[in-house]
Order: sequence, then C-alpha cells, then structure tokens
Amino acid sequence: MVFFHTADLHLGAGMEANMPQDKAAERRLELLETFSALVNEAQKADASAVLIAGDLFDTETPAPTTVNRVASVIEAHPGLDFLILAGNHDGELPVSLTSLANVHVFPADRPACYRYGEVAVYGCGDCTRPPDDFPLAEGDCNIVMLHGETSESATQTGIDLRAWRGRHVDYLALGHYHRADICPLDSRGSYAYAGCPAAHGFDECGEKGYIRLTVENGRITPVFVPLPGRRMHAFSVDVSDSESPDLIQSRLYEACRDIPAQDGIRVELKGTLPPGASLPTAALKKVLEQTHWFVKIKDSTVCKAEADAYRHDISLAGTFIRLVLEEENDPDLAREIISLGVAALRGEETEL
Ligand SMILES: [Mn+2]
Repeated sequence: MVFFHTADLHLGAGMEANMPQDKAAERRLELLETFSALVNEAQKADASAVLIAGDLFDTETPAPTTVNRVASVIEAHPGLDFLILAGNHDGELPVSLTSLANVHVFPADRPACYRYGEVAVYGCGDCTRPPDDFPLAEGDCNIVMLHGETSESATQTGIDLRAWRGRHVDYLALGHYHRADICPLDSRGSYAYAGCPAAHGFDECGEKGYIRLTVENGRITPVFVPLPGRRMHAFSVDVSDSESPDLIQSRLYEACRDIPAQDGIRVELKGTLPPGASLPTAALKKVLEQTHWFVKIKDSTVCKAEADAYRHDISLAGTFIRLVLEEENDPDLAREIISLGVAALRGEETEL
C-alpha cells in the first residue's frame, strides 16, 4: 500500500515580495501545476490517499480560480482519496472542495480517523491535542497528521514529540516547516515534514518534492521523492580584487554555469573592492537574465578604503572619504562618490 505525504503548498500565494509581478503570476500557475503533477504521480503509484498536512492554500479566502483548479485535479482522480488538514494559513476549506466524495477534511478541534485496511490515518487541526485523545491501537499501522512545529517539551502551540513516543505511532505526517525532513521518533515510528513541493522564493532553495510512504507487513518506509521543476538558488560570490567589471562578470558566470536556465538565482556579491572600482550590478543582472529565469543581485561588497584607514588622515580627502563611508549604505554608490570626490579634490576633470 502506498500513501503520498505533502504539505505547505500555499497555493495562490502572492509572491510579489520575492519577484516581479509577471514572474510571481507565472510561479503561481506553476505551483498549481506542481500539485497536479504530484497527484498524477500518486495515481501512477496506485496510492490509496494523498495526505495534505496543512497549508494547502496560502490564505483563508483563496481565489475561486485557484480553488477550481484544485477541485478539478481532485475530481479527475476519483479513485484517490485526499485527506486534508487545515494549516495555520488555511481557513475553513471551500465547500466546492470539501463536498467532493474523495475529499476528507479532519476536524479543527478533535481527532478523526480514516482506515485503509491495516492502516489507520488520524488527524486533528489542533496539533497540541495530547496523544491520549487519539485511540491508536498497537496492532494497527498508525499514521498521525498534524500541522505545527515540533518540540521536546510541552508547549502552548507546538507538537510535543516526547508525548508521542511509545504511543504506537508508525509515522507522524507533519506540515509547517517548508524543508523536507524525515527523522526517527522512537523504536517503532518516524516523524517527517514533507516540505513544500515547490519553492515560493529564495528562502526555499534546494530540492523540493513529497514523501512516498510504502506500507509492507505493517511497516512504513518513508522516502523523499524530488519533483522536477524550477528551483531557487541563493549563494554568494567573492569578487575581491576584481580590477574590472569584466572580471566580476566572468566570476559570476563561473558561479552560475551549472545552474539550469529555468531556475531562479540570488547572488550576493561579497569581498572588498578599491574605492574607484565600479560594480555595475544592474548591467550584470541584465546579462544573467539572458540565461536564467530570474536573477537578483545584492551588492554586499565593502570598500577597501575602510574608515579605519582614514581615521588619522586629517587631509580634506581623508575627511571626505571617512564621511562618505559613514553615511552611504550602498557600497557601489559610496565607491562612485569617493572616486568622483577624490578626483575633484585633486582638481582632475571628471565625466559624469
Ligand atoms: Mn506553511
């Protein structure tokens, strides 16, 4: 018997804070298609049910187009059950979804159970409900779906792992954290976050997918399965001592060479550059945008002429450089101002 564990799809999420409007709109459609792809995989694997451990939608009132797409995917797979838990982002799930014959939503305040032969799938919208409230039988293969953060102590808001140990749990199917993680719970069971099946931004880098649960002889084997699609990459590149923009560009190219064209990239440029050096981040971004889906470049370089070096320099140039370094937060602008200012103080002609 097979089950698919997913969570934190956040369908319909506004991602405009992470990317431009057109990319965010494209990504929203892609997230819906990821859900469809996951369900197709479940159908192919002859899964009994897709377990959605919370945050199917990003808001309490998802757009009708988003809900309709989800409903049409679920309707197209009548042989597959969808066991849904509301997360902290979901409100009451739309009736057009909950009224479907193969959709089962767990109550918000008390545990419920759905059976598939020897497998009992429990769930409760309130993740702080104690294990005593769940009638887990030792002879069953027990899955418990919850949405929240785990802890090793009793908390007001989270899942107390200590309380769940030795309670005949075979698998805690969790949602809330967006990174997939499978961990042992006790000598019998494990607990896992499925993570989000597709990234919403640069805080969700790396492989994304779902957890496939195979039940054999009453034992559950969870395996993380990555889904194909766009990924996000965030890293830094040290551009210290790059004398020219060409050199910076080639270092950037080198760092991005193996990243697929369909992926998003956020690069932070680090290191020290001399006061006169130019770092044309806008131009570099444009170049990278020709080869990759979405690019963000952050300039975190520091000016080589650190304020310290000019602490005892009482010349006009020293005072000027010190002032600019103290007042200007944008390192590229600081370098440009210093470069122009020092040239002006020397009486050189400058081109603006
Ligand atoms: Mn979430």
